[in-house]
Amino acid sequence: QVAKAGVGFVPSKADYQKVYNRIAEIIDDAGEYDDGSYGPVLLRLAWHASGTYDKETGTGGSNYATMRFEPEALHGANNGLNLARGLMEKVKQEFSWISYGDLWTLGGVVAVQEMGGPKIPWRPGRIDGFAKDATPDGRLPDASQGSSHVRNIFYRMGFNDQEIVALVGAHALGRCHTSRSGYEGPWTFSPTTFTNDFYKLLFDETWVWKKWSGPKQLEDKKTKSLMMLPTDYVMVSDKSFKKYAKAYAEDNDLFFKDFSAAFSRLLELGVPTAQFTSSAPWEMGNADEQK
Ligand code: CCH
Repeated sequence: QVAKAGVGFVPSKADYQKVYNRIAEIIDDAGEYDDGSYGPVLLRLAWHASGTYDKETGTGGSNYATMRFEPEALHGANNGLNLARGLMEKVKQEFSWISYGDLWTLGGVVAVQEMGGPKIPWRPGRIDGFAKDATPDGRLPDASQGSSHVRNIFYRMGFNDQEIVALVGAHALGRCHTSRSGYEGPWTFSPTTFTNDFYKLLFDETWVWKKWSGPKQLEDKKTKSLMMLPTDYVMVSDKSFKKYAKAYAEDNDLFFKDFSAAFSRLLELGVPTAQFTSSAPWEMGNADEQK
């Protein structure tokens, strides 16, 4: 730790590792919540904090953590993320020197790595913004739409088809909640383990429209216990997306490599390079490597 008179200290990688370790403890301390882990909802917070980026105007992204402010906090896409922000607030109380943008994106890194996913290169430097920096509603994807909507949203962030397919594979984790999005159920049988099962199941199962009064979603014909959103299904119904989905279904290492690269980049959207306090992203250690 480098002490700077009057400015506090400049945190080192070891300091951020301490924050990482604390988040890992919180993820595990979920009791009966969902599938026993806060990992998926923290990953969703990191993604929604970053996925508002617009490359044309340079606005949005993870820099200012504007989801702290209304109306962005109340955007429909962010339903349920108050829970994740509340968990992160506990960490912020202990490590008050970290910015919210760094904290939330680091939360996404911890979630992926601790649930068995690839290492996600990450570095600090985001600063806290103000309510005036909040993004307009409609920048995050709408699950009821088709491939052109998905492309419009992710192209706006600067991603290509391959990166889109890699990123959506995060739906191996977690579940939909009727109380949050209207949709219901998990995508895979192991929603707290990061795998390429999202793609495997898309190809291996027969997907039929669920008969219910809720929003249009698919269910697997065999067990009726898994779900796919309309936007998930375009990963196999759209020719260009399907090519990548097939490759990830067949090669878990390729998925891990491509997810890591795309997600690491997603977490840096909207952050001016000069703001980063490290010239290259770091690989943070997993919690059990620290013991
Ligand atoms: Fe997602 N996601 N997501 N998603 N998402 C939902 C839940 C999670 C879309 C819609 C939804 C990504 C891309 C998309 C996670 C990570 C990522 C839900 C249910 C909807 C709806 C929310 C609820 O009810 O709780 C759409 C549409 C797209 C793209 O078109 C990307 C990219 C990522 C991360 C890299 C995770 C994790 C969850 C589970 C959250 C939980 O609480 O279990």
